[in-house]
Amino acid sequence: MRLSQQTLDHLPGAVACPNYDRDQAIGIVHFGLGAFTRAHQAWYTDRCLDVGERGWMVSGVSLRSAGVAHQLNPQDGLYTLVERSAEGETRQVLGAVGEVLVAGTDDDAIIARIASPDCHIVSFTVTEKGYCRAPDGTLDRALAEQGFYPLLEKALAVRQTADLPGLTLLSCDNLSGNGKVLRALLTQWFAGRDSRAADYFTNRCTTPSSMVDRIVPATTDEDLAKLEQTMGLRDEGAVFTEAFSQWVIEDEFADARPQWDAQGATIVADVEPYETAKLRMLNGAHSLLAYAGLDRGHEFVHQAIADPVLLDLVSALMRDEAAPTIQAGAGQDLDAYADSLIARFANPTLRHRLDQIAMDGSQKVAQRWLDTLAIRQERGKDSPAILTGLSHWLLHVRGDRRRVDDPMAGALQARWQEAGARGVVQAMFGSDGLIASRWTPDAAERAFIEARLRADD
Ligand code: CS2
Repeated sequence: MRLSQQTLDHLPGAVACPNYDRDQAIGIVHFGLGAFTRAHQAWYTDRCLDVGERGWMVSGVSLRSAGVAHQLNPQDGLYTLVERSAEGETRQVLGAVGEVLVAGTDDDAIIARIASPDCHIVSFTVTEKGYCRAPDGTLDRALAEQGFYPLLEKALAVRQTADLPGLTLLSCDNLSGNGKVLRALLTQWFAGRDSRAADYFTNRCTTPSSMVDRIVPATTDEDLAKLEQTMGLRDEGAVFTEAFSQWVIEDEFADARPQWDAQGATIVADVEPYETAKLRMLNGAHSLLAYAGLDRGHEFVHQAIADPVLLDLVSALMRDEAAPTIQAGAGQDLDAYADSLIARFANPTLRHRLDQIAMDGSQKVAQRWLDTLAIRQERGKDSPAILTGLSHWLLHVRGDRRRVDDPMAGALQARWQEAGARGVVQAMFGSDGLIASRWTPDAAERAFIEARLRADD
């Protein structure tokens, strides 16, 4: 029997369920309802609904496939959130997601949800590549035609005509200055397009930046089978995560919002110190563990962090290389942060796969590693841990070690073939490099990576 509104009372008593009326207005449309959002933003929103706020049901939009719609719609949007720690598991059914719509199939409904006066927030976890940027960071219009841009444009045009209040467009992806990036890309998209939508966007919409953090490994068939045994109901949409969760949002809302801050989120004037620390320390360490860890024969994050060689590298990356580039905000203790990250990585119950983190590196390395490298180079400091990570990434994208899951896999491999080991650093990161960033390797950095490439090959 499948989890749904009808079958909720078959659940064991220990499983918490939504205690609110779910038949209420959709206040949030969310692009990219993957496991991360279900374990993060939707969890905060569920807590708001649980304490009696109204009008914040979420309509999820899938851009690429109907998979999540098939998981959640037959379950009336309900799914289980399982928190895993050394102490065991806790389970709760979340109810904030009302429906899942699929781009290409449900376009009219998606536009109607965003254009409704009930909607106040459009949020995004479309992953780094979902913003459809060209390698130089500007909007790739051809890619953007396939993304969220056209749907949003149509909906904003309707809102302008109806003279509706502004929308908050809230990016929750791991990009540095994610709100500013979204604003810049949308500005490029709107140039020369429907002027109603463009006016509405420019005059009424805000794009706060936000830092999101919760480790959410991809759900496996085994996870679902075990959960079914414990719960007595089949849940195709369950998500499995850690107990930790953090959300820091810039206080720049266009209109109403849920009281997420009463449920553990932090609303601040400036997100940058949190976002920078998270990207450079947590995500930077993650990517190092992924590429170096796979090369050292590990499968999961907890195994990689238990490898003394990798633990030393991660510690050096976080404490010696990344932390000194971050201007800590009030109350932020970067040393304690590094300790807490290592403890989170060591959680053996999460079984977080390194190859999940290794995906889409071309979209990740700039904000995770290259910004740090650029700052350190300006200061005359070397960064051996990050450069070691970068050399493992280069070997990964050469394409002969394992499958490379990356939108630029073909281009990366072609660069390798043209440039060979002697020219590859320049070909990837030089002034005409494939990966545009603030960092251009100097002679010493190039020599360091080339030596690592030879040693690890
Ligand atoms: C990871 C992130 O897959 C990845 O690239 O580094 O998804 C990471 O688990 C989250 O950002 C943690 O908040």
